[in-house]
Amino acid sequence: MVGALSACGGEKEGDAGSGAKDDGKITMGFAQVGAESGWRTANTKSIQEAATAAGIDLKFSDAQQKQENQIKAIRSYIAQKVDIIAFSPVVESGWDTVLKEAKDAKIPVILTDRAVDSKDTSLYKTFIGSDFVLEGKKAGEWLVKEYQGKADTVNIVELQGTTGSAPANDRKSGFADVIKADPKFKVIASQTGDFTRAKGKEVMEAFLKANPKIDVLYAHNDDMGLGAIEAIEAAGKKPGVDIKIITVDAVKDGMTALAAGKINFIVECSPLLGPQLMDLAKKVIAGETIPQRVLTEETTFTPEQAKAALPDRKY
Ligand code: GYE
Repeated sequence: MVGALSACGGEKEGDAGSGAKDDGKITMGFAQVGAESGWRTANTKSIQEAATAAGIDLKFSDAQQKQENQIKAIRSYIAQKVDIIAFSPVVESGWDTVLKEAKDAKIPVILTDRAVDSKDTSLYKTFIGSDFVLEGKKAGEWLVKEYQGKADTVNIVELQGTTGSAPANDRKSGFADVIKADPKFKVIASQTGDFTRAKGKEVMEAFLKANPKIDVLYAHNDDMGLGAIEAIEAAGKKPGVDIKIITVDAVKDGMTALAAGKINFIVECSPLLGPQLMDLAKKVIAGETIPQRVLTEETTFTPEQAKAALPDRKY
């Protein structure tokens, strides 16, 4: 069945309803970033489960956080004449050429989770995911409140996500925007931890060696924060007390550390994009108009809120 669909893939998208009419089955090629974090694992599961539930035939690839691998995967989906391509771009820049190739092949593209900086927005149908600048701002706002009325300098270290990725760029700038209003907040070190636990630990060890007084750690995801907690404990300090910790994502492991007081605040970022993605894919194939931007709804958690939310947490 899939073979038959691929073999007559000349007519894609465009005219309403033309894409999926052969046997009714839509084939989606999905180029995932990798398996770098708990968030990513939950995201992959959500996409795979939602595809099955929606009756969509999913071709899935893991780029191991490398843009070149993602571009290769997208080109192979184009060659296979899938009905639709979806991907979460590992970095923001450098997508125009391959997106144009998809457009020329009349294969629609949906961006999920992360954005691209292409000026030509006709290169993709929609972008579904979080507002990462807002997430950074929420992290900054918690900090401002936490140190309200205190005059002493607050030394902050920052563990950035993957260099050049939308969440790293935006979580950094949203946070910086909020804290710059008060000069007592000083980011004394900021480096990438690639969104992984191992790198988060390694970079935090270096931060601790180089800086005798660290008051706050802002990590762009839970995994890096969890790695850093190991480094902080190994250095004989108490995470959440000696060094306050803010992270983003709110995956189960992060929420567990928050409930235990080792993390102080988490900004939620939902990985459960699968059902919405499949829904949008069907609409695109059916020629329906869809919004250019679909935002995910998110909240924030304190330790008390984490305790209450943990029993029902899906990821
Ligand atoms: O926060 C991080 C993951 O792009 C929102 O990627 C995603 C980020 C998420 O590795 O844990």
